[in-house]
Amino acid sequence: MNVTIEAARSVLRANDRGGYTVPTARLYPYQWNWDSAFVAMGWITFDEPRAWRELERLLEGQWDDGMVPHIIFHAPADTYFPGPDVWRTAHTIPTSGITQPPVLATAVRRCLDVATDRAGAEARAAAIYPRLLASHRWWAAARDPGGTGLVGMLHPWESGMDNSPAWDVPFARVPPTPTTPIRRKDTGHVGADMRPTDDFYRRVIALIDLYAALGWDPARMWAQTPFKVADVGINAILHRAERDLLALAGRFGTEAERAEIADRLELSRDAIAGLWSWDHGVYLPRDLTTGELIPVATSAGFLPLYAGVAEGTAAALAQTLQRWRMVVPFGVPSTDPNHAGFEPKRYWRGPVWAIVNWMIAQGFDAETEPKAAWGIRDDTASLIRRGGFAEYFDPTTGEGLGGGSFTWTAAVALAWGLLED
Ligand code: 9WN
Repeated sequence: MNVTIEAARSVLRANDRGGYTVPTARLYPYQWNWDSAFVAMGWITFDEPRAWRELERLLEGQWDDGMVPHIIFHAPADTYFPGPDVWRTAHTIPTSGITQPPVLATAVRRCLDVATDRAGAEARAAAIYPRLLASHRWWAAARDPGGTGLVGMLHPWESGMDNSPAWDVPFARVPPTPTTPIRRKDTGHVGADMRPTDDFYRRVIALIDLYAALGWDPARMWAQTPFKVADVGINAILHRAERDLLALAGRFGTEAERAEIADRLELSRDAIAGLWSWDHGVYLPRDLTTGELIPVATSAGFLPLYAGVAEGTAAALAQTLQRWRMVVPFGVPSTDPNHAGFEPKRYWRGPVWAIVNWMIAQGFDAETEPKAAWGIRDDTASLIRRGGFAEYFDPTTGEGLGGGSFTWTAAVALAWGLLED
């Protein structure tokens, strides 16, 4: 496979649609929220203005209440379902009505830290900062109205780990009775064995229909949804993003804003600690409808490391990783390979994602857990060498799966320094 630095840059250039980068041609023809944050961290390694543009174009879709939607439909495309006609949101640039893991503040901080054009970076980060603050305030107000320190997701697509077996039980409560017809396009681009089932899509669209009928009003959605889960991935990523926002607030914000962010950090640190499970050796999501932890171990369960809140559990997490790696030759599988729901080829039920590996590896301390930190890096590099810049990889064979020439895989490889000339 041609996986040089230049080849990775070519993937980003080929998927550039004018200031925003599609995840891959045809399968995902719009701008996606968390993809763009990782992608900016790739662009910044070789084209700084383009990295800032990626983030600015994403924020063109931000709602007045602060939410950054999960898809921005900058230009029409007929290769994806559900498109803007299904979402029926009122934003001027059409967008979806849900969000995705908030990696954005982390991307802005990183771009600012590594930019060589210091004045340009300062100016662009300063202009973005108030929008990041608005987005984090939206998370707290709309998705944690009770002030518990954990935010809830109202759609499995908000986790970005859409089809995870961890959502099976709560998602089964959504009646699969959409009023909108299901017109899937994804299985025309990649094999149906790698994608979710039709039943999953019926529930996905049923939730969209419900929220559209509620006018996408966050309070009504929170009160009336049948699906409400505190995902450990979103909460860890948000906590990390709050730390990065606090650093940005040190340069661009006020004393009151710094105090506000610090308060949220304190609250969520304790709340995330409550998701730890000694039995599973990872952090678990909490079903907010029942109040119970969901007993399915996934790669998201390692992300409190990346948030910097896993001090007492890092050694146990390293052991869990080792246990999983005894079953599969490539880490980190998205689902515990010992779990009955593990499927090595179906998306988010087993395959490995480079972006998730990057976050987890950053969390393992290279001095105290070198085997874990370096092992994940080595696995990711060898998966990309075998499978190219694939959307995801089979942890049992190393095969590249899903969409090809995939933007965030190439971007992370650049940002992580996995490639050579
Ligand atoms: C729905 C774009 C996105 C990623 C998600 C991934 C997949 C979309 C889909 O593709 O989701 O948002 O249609 O399957 O699960 O993490 O952001 O790459």
